[in-house]
Amino acid sequence: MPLTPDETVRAALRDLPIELPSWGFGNAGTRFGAFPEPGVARDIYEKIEDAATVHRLTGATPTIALHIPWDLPPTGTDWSEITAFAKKEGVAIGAINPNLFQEPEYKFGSVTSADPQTRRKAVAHLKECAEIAGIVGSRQVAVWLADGTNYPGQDDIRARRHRMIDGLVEGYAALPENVEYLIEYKLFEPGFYTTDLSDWGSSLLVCQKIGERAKVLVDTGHHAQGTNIEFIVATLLDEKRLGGFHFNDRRYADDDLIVGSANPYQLFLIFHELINGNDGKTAAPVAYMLDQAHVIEPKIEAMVLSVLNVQTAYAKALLVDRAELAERQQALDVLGANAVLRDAYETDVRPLLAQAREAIHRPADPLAALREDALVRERRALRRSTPARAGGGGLGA
Ligand code: PSV
Ligand code: MN
Repeated sequence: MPLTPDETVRAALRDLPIELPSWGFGNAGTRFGAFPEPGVARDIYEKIEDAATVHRLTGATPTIALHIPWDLPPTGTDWSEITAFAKKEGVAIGAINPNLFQEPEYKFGSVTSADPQTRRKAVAHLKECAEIAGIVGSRQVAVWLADGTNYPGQDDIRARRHRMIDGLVEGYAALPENVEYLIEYKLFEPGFYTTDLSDWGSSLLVCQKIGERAKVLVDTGHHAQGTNIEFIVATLLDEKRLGGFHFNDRRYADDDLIVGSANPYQLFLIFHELINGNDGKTAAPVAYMLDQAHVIEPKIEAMVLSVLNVQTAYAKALLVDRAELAERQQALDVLGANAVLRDAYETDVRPLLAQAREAIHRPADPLAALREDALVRERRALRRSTPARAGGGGLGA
């Protein structure tokens, strides 16, 4: 017997893993200041504990992405210990994110720099991250470059591009065979005149030069105001070069707010394309990751809410009557076709989501459950009263 629409949604939700960013659990701020959160995670172990809390409550976040060197283990600890700790907590290590932006040498770029020594350092770091990915069993190395220039004439645009491709190709060659290379773009910042990977086109072209396992990473906060992200998603999926997402929401620039908080309709439309470009029943099997750093909102709560928002958008997109939509499109019925999407978007999926959670033995309301969670409370109290283990340091540590 075929599944009912509700059963289809419940099954699909069970199979959408959403990866959490380690850096979203540590103290973060804006360039104007940071507001420390009492009991916040201070090292890689505590970030793993917090990510595991989100998974315990939602059943949807089995992996945590790491940023290197922010998440380097304390001296004397090796990666196998970290992997085992994560396993004991009920999660696994996800994407490895090289940091090619905070060292003083990267002032004028990393793999694009005109200075060969800087480029060598950047490539060595890409190789180090490839090695870590192999040890911890991660499936992706996700590269974002802060490389760019501030003034016309500061550097040669094409020369920088050639250096970048050479460097990224070297990093790719060091990857274990089953690891993908995700190449993220961002419109601007910190470069204000040029950015070496500023849009999906520049990332895609570079991926095509690098190799089959190089794919584009779409960070939803990295576009110009008004960009149609679902169009980008549809195109990249069609080209088999969509590697995954960094979900977050924004109003102005790279605001890193809770995904689905500013523009939930866009998130729904993105999922609609992810289902359309797959089998019409489930979202394409790409990497679904959150990339958010919460400044004023409680961090674990913000992550749980983000997961719920992603699931809400996905559930609504799963309810789109695709046969009816195709018919309306073929009949050139503009508003009839649009109404099919609106009908799905306006459906109240809360009861369905609650059932889906209960079916996997998770609380129907994970946010309410978090507020009552004794283990979280205990851990926070303990962190306030004991010193942190040393770690990689830097932002998010
Ligand atoms: C850059 O803004 C970015 O989106 C990249 O994914 C980084 O790795 C991440 O944020 C953390 O700074
Ligand atoms: Mn990102």
